[in-house]
Amino acid sequence: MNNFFSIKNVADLPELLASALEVKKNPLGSLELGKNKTLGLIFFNPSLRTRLSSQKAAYNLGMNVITKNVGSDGWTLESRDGAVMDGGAAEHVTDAAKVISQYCDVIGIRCFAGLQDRIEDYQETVLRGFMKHATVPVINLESSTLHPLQSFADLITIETFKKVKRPKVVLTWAPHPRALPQAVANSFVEWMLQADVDFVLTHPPGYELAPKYETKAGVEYDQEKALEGADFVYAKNWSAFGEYGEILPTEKNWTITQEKMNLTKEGKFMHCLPVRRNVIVTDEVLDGPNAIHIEQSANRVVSIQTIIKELLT
Ligand code: SN0
Repeated sequence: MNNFFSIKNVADLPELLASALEVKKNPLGSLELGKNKTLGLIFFNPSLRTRLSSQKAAYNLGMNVITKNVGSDGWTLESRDGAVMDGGAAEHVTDAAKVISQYCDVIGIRCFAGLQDRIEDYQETVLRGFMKHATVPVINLESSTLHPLQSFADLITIETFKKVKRPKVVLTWAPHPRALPQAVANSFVEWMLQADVDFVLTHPPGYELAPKYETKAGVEYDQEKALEGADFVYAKNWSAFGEYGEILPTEKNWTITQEKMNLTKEGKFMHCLPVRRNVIVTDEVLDGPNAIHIEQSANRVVSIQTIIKELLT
């Protein structure tokens, strides 16, 4: 593995999952691997889990960590090829990526979608720019359209909680007061379609994901029908892809409640966090015995540690 941008960088998913379960069992098993190596974490956007789990994973591998919040205290970076830089941006990703490569052995980048220009967001100019110009491996810490470390942690979580060989996993859209990216949903679809699960996607009309994800997954527009017999219910909001970045009016309430969870097979409730309580999901579900969002967050250490190991080996 040279970079970790998406599941496409994973040569053998069952093997990667097995490696993650090893890391989970024995987190300090490779303390020498990262000795005298530095992980650079570059944040264009806020983070709680990604930042702390990445640091923790690096320390578990004996690495040093440098963190930079370019979004708040860095030069504004330009990412478009050939840009005439007579505006606000002081430095180009081409140069920044090469510079950061002088200080770090692996670079993680978080850069959310702007949700203004669909073509620009889906071109992934920032992550692709870093991957093109960095001279060390680059890890996607949530880019404009993908969040593979989250999906990998989700898969590890499902693997450790499943009671049947091929569980039913439902990704349901849920409401949110702000327009959010499609990244978590896009990645989750990609990973679930490769995993040994029965995957069902449900969302209100108008919230179709980009065709390359939606078409492969198919959709069940009836949320209650989708939830029937589910082993895992993953709730997540995203803004529209068609009417790009918009929040559309929906006919019914898509909040996950205990009544809806009762349709499942004692399904586990999942969310990547941060979660808007009593908007995405009720307190009753989130504080109930079947919520596993905290275990998911614990597995964020496992997912990035497994990926760093791959990149260093
Ligand atoms: C991000 C998203 O992509 O949906 C990160 C999730 C891991 N979520 C948010 O930005 C939530 C912000 C909010 O106001 O609730």
